Amino acid sequence: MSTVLDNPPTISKPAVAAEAIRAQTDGFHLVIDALKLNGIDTIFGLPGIPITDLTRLAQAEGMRVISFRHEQNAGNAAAAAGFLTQKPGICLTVSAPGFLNGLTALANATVNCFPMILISGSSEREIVDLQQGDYEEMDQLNAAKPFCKAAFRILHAQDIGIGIARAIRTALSGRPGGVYLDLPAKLFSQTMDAVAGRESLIKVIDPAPRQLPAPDTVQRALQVLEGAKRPLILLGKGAAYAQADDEIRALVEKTGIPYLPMSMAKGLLPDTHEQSAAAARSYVLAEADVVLLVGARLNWLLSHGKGKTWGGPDAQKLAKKFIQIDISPTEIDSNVPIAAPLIGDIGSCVSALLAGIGSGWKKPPAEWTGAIAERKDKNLSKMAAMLTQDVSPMNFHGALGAIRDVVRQRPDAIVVNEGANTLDFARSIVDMYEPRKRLDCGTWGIMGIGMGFAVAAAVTTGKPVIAIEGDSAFGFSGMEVETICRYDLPVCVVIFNNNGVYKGTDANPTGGKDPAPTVFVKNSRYDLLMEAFGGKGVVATTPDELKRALQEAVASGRPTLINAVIDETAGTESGRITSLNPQKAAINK
Ligand code: ADP
Ligand code: TZD
Repeated sequence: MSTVLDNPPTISKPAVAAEAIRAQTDGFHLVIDALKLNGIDTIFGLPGIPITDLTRLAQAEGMRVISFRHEQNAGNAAAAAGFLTQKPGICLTVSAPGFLNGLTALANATVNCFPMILISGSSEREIVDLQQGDYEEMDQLNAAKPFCKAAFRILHAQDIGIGIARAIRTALSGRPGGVYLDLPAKLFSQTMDAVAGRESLIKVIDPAPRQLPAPDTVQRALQVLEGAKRPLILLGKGAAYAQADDEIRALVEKTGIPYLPMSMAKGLLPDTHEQSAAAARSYVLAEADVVLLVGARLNWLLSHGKGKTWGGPDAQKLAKKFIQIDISPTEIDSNVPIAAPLIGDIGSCVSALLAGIGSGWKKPPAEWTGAIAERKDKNLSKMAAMLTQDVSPMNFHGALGAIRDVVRQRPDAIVVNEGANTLDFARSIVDMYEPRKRLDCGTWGIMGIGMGFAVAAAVTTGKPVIAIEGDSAFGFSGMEVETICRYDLPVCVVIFNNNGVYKGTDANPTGGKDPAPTVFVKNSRYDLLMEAFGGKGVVATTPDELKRALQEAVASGRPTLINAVIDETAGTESGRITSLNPQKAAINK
């Protein structure tokens, strides 16, 4: 617990008697003390009015304060930290524009079910509410509400403890997500008795309590699973977040059921596990008769649980049944009927299933596992040939084959991945071996998470980070290479440089001077951007050059950017979601 006296620079009223000062604390200190009391030791943010001193004092009080060049990247870092640590990641911004810059990240965190708290300073309430034109005037509380689980404002120093406790519990309990906390400028300089201040703080007890599934729902789920001829387990990023790694592995191995990881669940079991059905994805989704969803929603990423992906329009008639484990009861039946909902936290639900699976459990029929193995072998050997292509300029397969080899050597490295083709190919080519080692565009398919996620991964784990970035995707957060250099983080950014959004081949149909909307400056030297701030820049034109540069970067732990030159004709428009891209319909236009 600190008081104003611990930080003499903040004492602004020398006339006040020393005794009185000793007994006082203020809003700045109470915010920091409340966060620290709850085990939060890092703030991602960007200073300015009215939170500049908060960033200084937080550092002085021993917190890690990571200062970014744009709030969206600080917000994305906070979200990723929340996902990796099960503690809400904190993003701290200034009022109106800074707040809005952070809001996209808060919304993205909420959509992804990552716990984070966006704390923004705000302007004078009286002026904002009368719309009298204050500096950075905005009704931030109401602006934030639709984009997060809850929004709170603290007006009085004595409420800081309770306000922060509410924010933490809301972010973590039930389905995790984003919380907005509004701190008006006037709050920070409010003083109160130090002892009363200390007593007003709350250490949140059990912010994400276990939620045990009802026993009858466990029995129902086991019955459905036992009746399966072609069962499948589908692991989502909720399963990765839950940190029930041993239980999940035991469930997969004890039942012998083939499993499919969603992209951020890769590595919960090593991708090379013999029960992984990832290399036979379309086959298992179409053919499975019972699917156990563990922390995965049947949203667009899973074709809403119906249609061709799931075996055609008659899938329901074919009696495809879903068992769904989720902490959020209203997720059930959101897209298709769920035969056996299992509501609770993943650790408890999976443990309950395991307890009901005795030694007499029948493994899935060999017909099913054999058919999957056959398809896997075929697809994997087809893929292997493509991955060793040594062409220059590189295509996606050649470049990713090189990266895959390095990740195999360094399974502790965290992979951050965004882009269109760069995302889709990397997801299927780069094997992951450990839980929570892959961070990507997630539920929205958002571009711009790259450098924020990379910074958070490096800061919270200290492990090497490999950010595999489309050249367009990188541009959204590229300035943070300065942040990476400033904090000397072990991040290697690999840019798949194919001269544009998706590809670099479009031409302006009018023949005019402006380039096509999807095209960038050709042959850009992104590597020089990293060199500008003292990091290492490398140009790689062959898979071998890329592999060596990446190995060296990971071994050195130094900020590195590899400009990987990719054939501008490689890839497809929109990567694997071309079907979602409306095409012009009028024939004479
Ligand atoms: P993916 O995109 O990987 O398929 P989603 O983000 O769609 O995964 O799904 C994650 C799901 O996990 C959400 O529905 C969320 O409510 C759920 N979830 C998150 N944490 C837990 C937990 N600890 N226990 C149970 N369910 C959880
Ligand atoms: N803006 C935001 C915030 N998110 C988005 N998803 C997009 C725009 C649209 N978009 C995509 O969906 S992928 C992409 C954009 C702009 C970039 C694709 O180009 P790339 O990757 O260079 O990053 P590839 O590998 O060359 O396809």
